[in-house]
Amino acid sequence: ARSEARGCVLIGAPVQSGTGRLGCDMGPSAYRAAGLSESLRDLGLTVADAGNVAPAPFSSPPHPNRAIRNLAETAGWTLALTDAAFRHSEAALPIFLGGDHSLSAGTVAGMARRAEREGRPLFLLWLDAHADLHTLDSTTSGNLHGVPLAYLTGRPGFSGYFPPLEAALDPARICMFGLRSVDPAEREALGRGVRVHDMRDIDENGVVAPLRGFLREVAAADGLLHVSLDVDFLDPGIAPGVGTTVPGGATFREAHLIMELLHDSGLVRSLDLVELNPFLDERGRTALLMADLAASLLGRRILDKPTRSY
Ligand code: B3U
Ligand code: MN
Ligand code: MN
Repeated sequence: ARSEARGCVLIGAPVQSGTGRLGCDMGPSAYRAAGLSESLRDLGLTVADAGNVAPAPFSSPPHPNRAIRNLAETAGWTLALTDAAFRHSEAALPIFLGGDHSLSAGTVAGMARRAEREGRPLFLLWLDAHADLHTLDSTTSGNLHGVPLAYLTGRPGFSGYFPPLEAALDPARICMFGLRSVDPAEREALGRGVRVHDMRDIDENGVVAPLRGFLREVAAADGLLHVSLDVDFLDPGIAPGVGTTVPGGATFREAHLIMELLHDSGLVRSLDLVELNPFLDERGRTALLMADLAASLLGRRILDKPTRSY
């Protein structure tokens, strides 16, 4: 089931309850304005736009960690996006237009249900400056975009506050690239078998060998691969439209190369584009870059069309 055969479906996830600042809810519109559907159609793909998801009602009791913001709303998004990801991934390759990174608690849970249904393992590629491995108890910022991987790997403390997790992800099937800002409480969780290629590792060894190694494992296990791309994986010099810029991020070339290798593998089943904040962007350049990266993942080649300048 190569991605080309499936066609794509765009799903807007205007989630901003997981951040401390407003603006991520404009992300889906910015990707549409950046011409994402058109550039995917130019590749010969069938592209549908399912519109935007809305959060499901959810009530959670007050949490003892008083720093946490918008807990019930974020849990409601998780519930709605789990369902959307499961449904839309049967016949197409869903591209989730975020929205802050808390949305991946839902999209990845939905893909885990999809994988379970097909009797295949789910693998996760997390492209991010951050580890997003806080629990509800350990987060000090209270921003729930910092917790999705703790939820998805079944760390304790979410029950009653988030939708019950059907199948926890095995940390050994998670691979991270681009890490350069990790809080002390997240470090211990990183030791549980997640494969980490931090920025230093990328500087020393590049992206090709480690990524090919991971993709070989996904292929050998006949796995489904979900890719979660956080804008702050990229260097702020090329991607300023994000609330949490961290210096020293991935270059244009590294990011496109990763997308091209992912395309060549034929293993990607679903994609999140997260943390774009159009209010902080400069004339849409971050939205355009993220849309171009998605097109590279879906098969655009350098010679297909001149790269846009932004
Ligand atoms: N780890 C910090 C910072 C952070 C995580 N994800 C983002 N920022 N985007 C926190 O607030 O949990
Ligand atoms: Mn993130
Ligand atoms: Mn991040």
